[in-house]
Order: sequence, then structure tokens, then C-alpha cells
Amino acid sequence: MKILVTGGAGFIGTNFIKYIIEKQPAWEVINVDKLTYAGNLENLADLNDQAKYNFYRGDISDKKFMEPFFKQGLDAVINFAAESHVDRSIQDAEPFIKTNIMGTHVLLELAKSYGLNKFIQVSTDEVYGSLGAKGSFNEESPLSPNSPYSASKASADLLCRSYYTTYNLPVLITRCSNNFGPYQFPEKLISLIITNAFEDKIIPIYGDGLNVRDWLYVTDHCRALEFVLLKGLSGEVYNIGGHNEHSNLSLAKKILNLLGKPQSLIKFVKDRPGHDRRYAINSTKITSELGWQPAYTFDEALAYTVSWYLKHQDWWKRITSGVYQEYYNQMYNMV
Ligand code: NAD
Ligand code: TDX
Repeated sequence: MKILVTGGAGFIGTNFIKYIIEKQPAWEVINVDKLTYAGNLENLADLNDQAKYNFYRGDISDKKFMEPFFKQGLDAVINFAAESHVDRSIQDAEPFIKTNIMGTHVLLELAKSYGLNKFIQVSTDEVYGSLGAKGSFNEESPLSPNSPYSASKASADLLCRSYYTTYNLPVLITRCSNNFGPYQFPEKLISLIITNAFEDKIIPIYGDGLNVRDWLYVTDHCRALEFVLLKGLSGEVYNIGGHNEHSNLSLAKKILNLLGKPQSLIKFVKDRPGHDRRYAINSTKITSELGWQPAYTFDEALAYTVSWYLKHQDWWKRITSGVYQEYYNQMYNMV
């Protein structure tokens, strides 16, 4: 198999490439990443001497740049490349439209022109919008995105759907719940709590802290994508989740306990505009049809993640200086 992974220098892409190279050593993996603020090649430095792994810096929305990869023949594309942070999309939606929608369109067009066996669009539960206190999202739930980020991901999903229906392109869409684990950029809740708490900085909790997210360890997401790659059916959507619902406040308290830090670090700040109240994923389909289920419990994966960040302080300290710091200061000024 020869696979093109886009956005492979980001959080989930990094974990996926490391996972798949170990699990499927015969596969050839091409990683194309623009290396935005969220892409970090240092994550994959240990793969540089692997003959079957190659990295190219480029933008998925640049058709000329992307064309040769498709022209030379691919078995599959796994499209992780995206602008992924909701708060950034609220500040400026434009890069989200360009990469998440127009970039996906370029990949679909090239796949249509040159052919392949599978096009996996890595999407998110956020496209379904927000839930009340009960219920969960299944694959038939209506798309009802509330942020520019989720609207851009939903748009890409609809383009993918149309390329399957209209051109019979073998597109599969996955919609996963919130991921956590090593290499997550410390702007997302769990990595932010760990890194801030470690430095005794405040933990900003939006609104009343009772918004609920359904968490999945990143390696379980990567395994699910491997299942979809090997066994998934064209035109299908697969939800991915591990039934781990936690309010943001209870999660912050849990992590502070793990780190032995005081709860007084928690600070309630101005709510995120359009903040989705609750996500919960029904993943019965991928479990019953493809045989996937999570391998890690939430507590063991969280404890491992906390210890990973403690062991890899150089990694996140390099990130939290510079560009990210500017963005972070801007966020605090919004409070
Ligand atoms: P991330 O922000 O950590 O990484 C995104 C990567 O894409 C970065 O390496 C970045 O450099 C690259 N990129 C951005 N624009 C690009 C472009 N135009 N061309 C090429 N590369 C580009 O994101 P992540 O958390 O790893 O998410 C990966 C994918 O999974 C995204 O599509 C996201 O929507 C989806 N997803 C994420 C989560 C989550 O909890 N993080 C959950 C469900 C789905
Ligand atoms: O400082 C914070 N304080 C806070 O209370 C941050 C960064 C977040 N939050 C809240 C907002 C959400 O309710 O925590 C929750 C999680 O926030 P994020 O980590 O920003 O994730 P979310 O908005 O849920 O989106 C994530 O999951 C789905 C990823 O960023 C998306 O890429 C993915 O599609």
C-alpha cells in the first residue's frame, strides 16, 4: 500500500504515522504538511532514516504542488490537514475556509482525475452541533455546525459525500470525538491544563465549566482509522468515540489532582461564543461492522498523557514560546 497522509506533522497525524509505520512496515507513507503553527517536524525526526517514509512541505490547496503525488499513483489518502482550533476560527475564519474546504476540494479533484482505492476524510463530531443533557450523535444525525471551524469541516464532509454520489469516488468519512494524548498542541483543553498547571499558571475555564466533551485517546483514533482503511466501505460515515464524557470543570480538577496542584489555579473566564454544550458519540456502527473498539481506558490514557508532558517539557516549552505565546496573550485579553 502507498498512502498519502496530509497534515502528518500535526497532533493526530504524527500519532497516526508513528502507529501505522510500526503496524504496517511494508506500507509506503508520504506525508504532506504545510507546517503551520500546529505542524512540528521534530515529532517525526526518528523516522527520517526510514526508507518507506517521505516528508514534503506543501499546501493541500495548491493543486500544482499536490498533483505529482496523485499522478505517480496512490492507494489511499488520509486527509488530516486542517486548521483545527475552534477559538482561532472565531478570530479569523479565512484559513479554515482555505484549508478545510478548498484544500479538501483540491484533493478530491485530484483523486477523481487519477483514481485511488480509498479517500478517508478525517472529520469531527463537531459537525453535528450541540446536544442537550441526553442522547448521542449517530451517523444519521443532522449536520448542524455552530463554529466557523465546524462549519468548514461540515462543508468538506458534504463535498466528500457529493464526490462519492456523483463520481463514485471511494470516499469514507470518519467523525471522531475529542482526542487527547502525546504531541497535542497546548492550545487544546487537556494539553493546556497539563502544561499550565505544571508551571502554576491559571487554567482558564470557559463559562460555567459544565460543557461536556467525549474524550478518546489518540492511539485509539489511529487504530480506528486503520480499521476504516482496511475494512471500511466507500460512501460510508463512521463515528469514532469511547464513551468518556466529562465536563471541562471535572476534567480540570482531575488533572490538577493527578499533578498534585491546587484547584485554586482554575479561573472561570468569558465563555466561547456559540459554545457547544455537549458532545457524545454513538460508535456502535464501527464496533459492530468493522470490529473496532477502544483499547485504552480513559484514566490510564490520561495518566500516561500527563506523564508524557512531564517527560517532554522541552517539546512543549519550545512551542509555548514565540508565535503561540502571542495568540495566547490575545486570548487572555479577551477575558
Ligand atoms: P493539528 O492542528 O494538530 O494538525 C493539523 C496539521 O495540518 C498541522 O501539521 C498543520 O501544519 C497541517 N496543515 C494545516 N493546513 C495545511 C494545509 N493547507 N496543507 C497541508 N497541511 C496543513 O490538528 P489535529 O488535532 O491533529 O487534527 C487533525 C484532523 O483531525 C483535523 O482534520 C481535525 O479536524 C480532525 N479531528 C481532530 C480532533 C481533535 O480532537 N484534535 C477530533 C476529531 C477530528
Ligand atoms: O482554555 C480553554 N478553556 C476551556 O474551557 C480551552 C482551550 C477550551 N475550553 C473548553 C471549550 C470546550 O468546551 O474545553 C472544551 C474543549 O475545547 P478544545 O480543546 O478547544 O476542543 P473543542 O472545541 O471541543 O474541539 C476539539 O475537538 C473536536 C478539537 O479542537 C477539534 O479539532 C475537534 O474537531
